[in-house]
Amino acid sequence: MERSLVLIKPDAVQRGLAGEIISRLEKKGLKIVAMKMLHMDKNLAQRHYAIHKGKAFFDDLVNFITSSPVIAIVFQGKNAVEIIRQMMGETDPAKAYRGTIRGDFGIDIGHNLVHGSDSLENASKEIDLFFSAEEIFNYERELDTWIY
Ligand code: DAT
Ligand code: MG
Repeated sequence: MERSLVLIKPDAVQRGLAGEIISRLEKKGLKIVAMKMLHMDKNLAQRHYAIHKGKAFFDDLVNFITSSPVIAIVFQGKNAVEIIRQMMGETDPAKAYRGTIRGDFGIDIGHNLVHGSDSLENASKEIDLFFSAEEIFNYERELDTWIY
C-alpha cells in the first residue's frame, strides 16, 4: 500500500477547512496512519520545498507555510499518491476543477490549502521529514475489506 504526506496548510487551518479536507480523504477510503499539528520553522519549510529553491515564489512560499500552524497527515491506501493529487486538483485553484479541494475552496495559487506528495519517492522523503517511525501506525480496519 502506498503512503503520501498531506499538509493541511495554514490557510485551510485558519479557515476551518481542516475537517472538510480530512473528511474527503477519509471518505474516499484512505487510512490515516499518522497525524500531528505543528508550526513549521523556516528550516523545515526550506527542506520540504527544497525542489523549488531559487524560484521567484520560493520566499513567499516559505513565509506562507511558516505563518501559522499546519496539520501533517500520512494517508495510506492503494494508489494513495495519485488519488490524493487528483482530489487536491491543480496547483492553481483558479484552474482546478470543481469537485477538487482546491477547485472548491481556493482562489489564489499562493493560498491553495493543501499539499500532497507528487511521487512515491518524494512521499517517502517528505514523510521522513515530518514523522519518526514510531509516529506511524500499522493497524487493520475491518472496513478495508469493503474498500478493497
Ligand atoms: P503542488 O503544491 O501542486 O505540488 P508545486 O510543487 O509546483 O505545486 O509548488 C509548491 C507550492 O508552491 C504550491 O502549492 C504553491 C506554490 N507555487 C507554485 N507555483 C507557484 C507560482 N507560480 N506562484 C506562486 N506560488 C506558487
Ligand atoms: Mg509539489
